[in-house]
Amino acid sequence: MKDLEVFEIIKKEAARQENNIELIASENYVSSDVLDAVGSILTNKYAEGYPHRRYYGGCEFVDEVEELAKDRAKKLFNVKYVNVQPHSGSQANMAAYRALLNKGDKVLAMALEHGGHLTHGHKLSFSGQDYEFRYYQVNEETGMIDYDEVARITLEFRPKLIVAGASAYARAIDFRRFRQIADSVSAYLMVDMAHIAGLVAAGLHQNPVDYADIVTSTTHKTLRGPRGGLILTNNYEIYKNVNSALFPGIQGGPLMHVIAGKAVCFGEALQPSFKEYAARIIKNASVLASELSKRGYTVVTGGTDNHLLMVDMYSSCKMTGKDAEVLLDSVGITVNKNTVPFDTLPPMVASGIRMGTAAITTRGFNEDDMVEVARLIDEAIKNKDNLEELDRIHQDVLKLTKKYPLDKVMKR
Ligand code: DSN
Repeated sequence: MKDLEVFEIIKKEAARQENNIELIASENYVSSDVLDAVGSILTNKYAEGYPHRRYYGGCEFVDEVEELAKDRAKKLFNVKYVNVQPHSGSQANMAAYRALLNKGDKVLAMALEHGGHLTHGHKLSFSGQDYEFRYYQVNEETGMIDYDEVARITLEFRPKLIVAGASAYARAIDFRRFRQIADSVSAYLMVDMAHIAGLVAAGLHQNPVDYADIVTSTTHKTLRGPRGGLILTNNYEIYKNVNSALFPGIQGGPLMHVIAGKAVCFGEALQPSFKEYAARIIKNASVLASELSKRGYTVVTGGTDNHLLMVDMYSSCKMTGKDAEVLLDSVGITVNKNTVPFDTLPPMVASGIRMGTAAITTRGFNEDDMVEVARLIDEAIKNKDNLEELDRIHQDVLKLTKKYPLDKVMKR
């Protein structure tokens, strides 16, 4: 690369990714094949429209790659119709809302501070501004979705759409139950499966396409593809609406290099080895949750069924999520602060941290390594003011990450 200024920054980020234990629940490491596709000359091509109906000439090869991505996604999720063009999960969600709703329509979704997502109706997001949202919370005792309560609010509020899916919820979600609840008021059901898409692809979580009118996702979390969005449906009319809502409604030219990366990702997720990978993600998350519990930390809901866990740091050791994030970063462990249900602290401080095992499982971390990760987290917290001890813990983190060099992982 000739632009040394940019290259130096990329090198620093590469070293960070190499040396740190990556526990951001929404991140992963792509394969070198995905990276090759995303870094390819397909970025040069304008292809507004959809395969064989483009506004530009010379689209014969990008048509091929978009068709391939769609065919692979259909097979992977056992669904009839797919749109692979959303630049992100947020844009996928915007297109899904526009396909089903008019401005001002009523929508019921999970509250952000209970595990939802900004685009599930937060007032600072287009979603909360364009539609009338009401929210369901988790049960205060269990930390889990209370389906009876969702059903009660649904009957009272009578939304046109119910949104299921979360970005900080550690338990399996019963999409079948959500379908029954939506049917009680003839509402649409949309599932945002961004976090768990890889687990769904591996058959380790109920597949929402069997129950929802629209399923949205990203491709870069547990699914381990390039950064981007995805929309699935079994309903042809809804599919047509989604297509026009996305282009020309929201987006312009699709990112053909990223769509090629999505095709590679879906191909990889169709391999039997992906099922094994997804099973290891869940196992690793469960070991991390139980090890942290043993060490006295409050794990929200008491554990996890998926790739992530939420730890209430404030109730565990009177440390805020923000302070825990900064402290753990200083020893090379990357997490994010996160509000926990019924949090009394604001989101930029938060009582909790969210951790996920998708990235480190790709890297090769096993159950013994998860015991070690829990120990390192605990020791860092306990030695928060002891610089010498923190340095020793950082050296242990480096020993662990050195066991699993990223270039090897990416060439899988
Ligand atoms: N920001 C993503 C996450 O971390 O969960 C969701 O969009």
